[in-house]
Amino acid sequence: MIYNSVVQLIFLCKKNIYMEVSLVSGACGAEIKGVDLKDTSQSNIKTIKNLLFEHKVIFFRDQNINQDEQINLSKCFGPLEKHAYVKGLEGYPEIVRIIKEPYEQNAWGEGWHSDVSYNPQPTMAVILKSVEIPPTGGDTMFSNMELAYETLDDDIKERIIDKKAIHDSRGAEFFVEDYDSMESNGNIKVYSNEHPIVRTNPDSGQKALFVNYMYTRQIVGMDKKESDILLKKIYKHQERLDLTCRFKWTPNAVAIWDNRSVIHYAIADFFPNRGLGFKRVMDRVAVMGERPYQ
Ligand SMILES: O=C(O)CCC(=O)C(=O)O
Ligand SMILES: [Fe+2]
Repeated sequence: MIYNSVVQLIFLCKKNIYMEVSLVSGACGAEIKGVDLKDTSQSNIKTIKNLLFEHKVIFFRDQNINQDEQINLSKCFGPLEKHAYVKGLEGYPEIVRIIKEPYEQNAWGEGWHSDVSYNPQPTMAVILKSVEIPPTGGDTMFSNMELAYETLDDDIKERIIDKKAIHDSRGAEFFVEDYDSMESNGNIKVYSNEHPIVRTNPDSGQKALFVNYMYTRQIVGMDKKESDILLKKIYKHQERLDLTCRFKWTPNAVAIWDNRSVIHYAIADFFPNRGLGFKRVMDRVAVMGERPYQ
């Protein structure tokens, strides 16, 4: 789609209302107005999915959805996942509550990653809702991995064509220990799976670079040293600022990202007299994905 402007007004004829789509950056992300996330009618879900697959990550503000409504919305994308290591909410095992207490300085999800890429079928999409947010700090960044593949040097492209990488969860089982108010589900099993470095996103039809700094360990069939050097170059490319967008949360905002085509980063800029001293709480639901293929 060609944009004459960064804001589009789209007429939703069935509803007789306008939807507003504002691009968050030139690389990915769109903020949507005029769409109610409580509405899980076929036509509304189709609109949301089309927006997601086009923009890779979409944002909505002032969505006062409760936990049942967040679950209902998420189920429209596919079967839900229970997190490998984090205990879900009482009565809502599929909702992980991400909590940073006022005195804590870490952000769960700090560092570029694709969620649970160590699973055989990594997450397809995440529906993340803000519950309580600091007045400043704690934004989330996304980087478009379809663009990252497109803009990758030809010689690197050649070296990774048909190659797989090992993704491993070691360490992730203890991430929750850094957060006083988050609880482990008791699982400490380590997961390790190989996935193609370049995968096809079946919904966008595009190829996406599918390795990430947090969970990818080594390129299969490549000497460890050579693999480390190549992966380092790829990670540097993935972090290019012109591939990214950044979202500043407000309470009751919802982000939906296509975890196959973006990596993301929760920024822990909670410094004294700024974000530190405030609590940050997010409710997160993940949708199971397919086995990645080339
Ligand atoms: O809290 C955030 O901004 C994102 C955390 C994260 O990495 C996730 O929900 O998968
Ligand atoms: Fe994440």
